[in-house]
Amino acid sequence: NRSSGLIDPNILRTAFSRALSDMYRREVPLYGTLLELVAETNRTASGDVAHRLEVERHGAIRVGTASELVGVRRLFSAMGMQPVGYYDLAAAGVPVHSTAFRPTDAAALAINPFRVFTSLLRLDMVTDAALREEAAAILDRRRIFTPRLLDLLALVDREGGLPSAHAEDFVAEALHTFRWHETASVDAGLYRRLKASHPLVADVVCFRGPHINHLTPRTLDIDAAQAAMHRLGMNPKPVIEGPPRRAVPILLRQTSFQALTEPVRFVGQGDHDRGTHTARFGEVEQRGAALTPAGRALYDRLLAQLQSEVAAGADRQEAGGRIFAEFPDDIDAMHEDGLAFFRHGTSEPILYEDFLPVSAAGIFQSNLGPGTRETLAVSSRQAFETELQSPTLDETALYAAAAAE
Ligand code: OOG
Ligand code: NI
Repeated sequence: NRSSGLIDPNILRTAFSRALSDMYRREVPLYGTLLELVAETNRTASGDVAHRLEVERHGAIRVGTASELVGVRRLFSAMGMQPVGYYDLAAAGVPVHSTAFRPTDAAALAINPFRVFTSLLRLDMVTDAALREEAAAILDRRRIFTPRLLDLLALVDREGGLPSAHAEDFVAEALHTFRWHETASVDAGLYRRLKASHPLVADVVCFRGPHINHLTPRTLDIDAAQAAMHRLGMNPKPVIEGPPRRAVPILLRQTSFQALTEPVRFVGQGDHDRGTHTARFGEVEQRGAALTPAGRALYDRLLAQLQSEVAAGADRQEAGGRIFAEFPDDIDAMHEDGLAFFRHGTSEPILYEDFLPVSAAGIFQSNLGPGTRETLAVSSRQAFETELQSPTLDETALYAAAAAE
C-alpha cells in the first residue's frame, strides 16, 4: 500500500517464506535435495500451477507458553496469516494442540499460500509434578523474540501495518526466532528426564527458541516423490499419510524423511563432549479438493475403518484400496453427492489449504518416536483460544465462502 507507506502483507509473507527457506536449506542440506527432487517431479506441470508451486510450502513450529503463542500470532498477522482450525493431537497421545497460521482470502492464497502449523505444548500432560514445574519455570524465563522484533510488532499495532522501510529488518528479526540453536538451555540430565516424559517436551523446553522443524514443498505427484526419496536413500517413512492415491486428489497426502540426529552442547558440556537431539526432518505434500462436512465425515469414517483393519493385521495397501473405493473418485459424482467444495458454477474443486489431525499425529510420531504418553480424551479448543487470545477460524466456513463467491 504505497499511499499509506505500509508494506502489503502478501509481499512481507513472500519475503519471509523465502528467507526461511534459504535459512532452512543452510541448516538442513537435505532440504535442498528435497526441493530439487520435488521441482523435478513437478516439471511436467505447466503455467500457473507450476509457478504457484515454486513458492508453495508449509512449515511447523512448537511453542512452549501462551505468551509465545500470542507473539507468533502477532508476527504472522503482520504477514496476513490468521489462525485457522484447531487440531487436538492429545487425542493421539502427542502432548500439544495446534492451529495453522495461513492467508484466508482467495487473492492472498493465490499470491502465496505459505502456512505454519503451530503447536502449543501441553505441560498438563506431564504427570510428574516436579518435572512439570521445572519445565514451566524454564519456559517462563525464555525470550524467543528479540527486543527489536517486539518494537516492530508494537509499531505494527500502532500503525495498523508495517511501514515499508522496516520490512527487511522485520524479516531478519522474525527469522531469528525460528533458527536452530546448537547449545541447549539445560544440562544433559534434565534433557534426558524431559525426553523420557515425551520427546516433544524435551524438544520444546530444552532449546532457546521454537526452531522450524520442517518446511514442506508441494508436489503434484507424491508417489513419484516418495519413490525418488527411496532412490536417493532419504529414508522416507513407510506409509504416505492421508487418503490413498486417486484420480481426483482429495485433502492432503504427506510423507516425510526421518529427522536428523544432530550434535547439541548441553549446559556443563565442553567442546568435545556433545550430546545429540533429533528434531528437524523433511516432508513433501500433495494437496487435493477441500471436502464438505459430508465428504469429510465419509473420509474420517473410512480412515478409521482402515486404521482398525491395519491394527488387526490387514495389508494397508489392499485394505486402503478396498475401503476407500466407497469414496467416489470422479468429479461429477463428488459434485452430485455434495462431497467436495467447487468454485461457484464450475466443476473446479477448491483446494484444501489445511492439515489433518490423524496425519499430523503420524508425522509427529514417526519423527519423535511414539513416547509413552497415554491418550487424553479432553479436547481443549476453548483453552487454546484463551491462550491464543483469539478465536481460531472455522476452515469449513472459509471453503463455503470461497465456493459461494
Ligand atoms: C508438526 C507435524 C504436523 C503436518 O504437516 O501435518 C505437520 C510438527 O511436527 O511440529 O506439520
Ligand atoms: Ni508438516
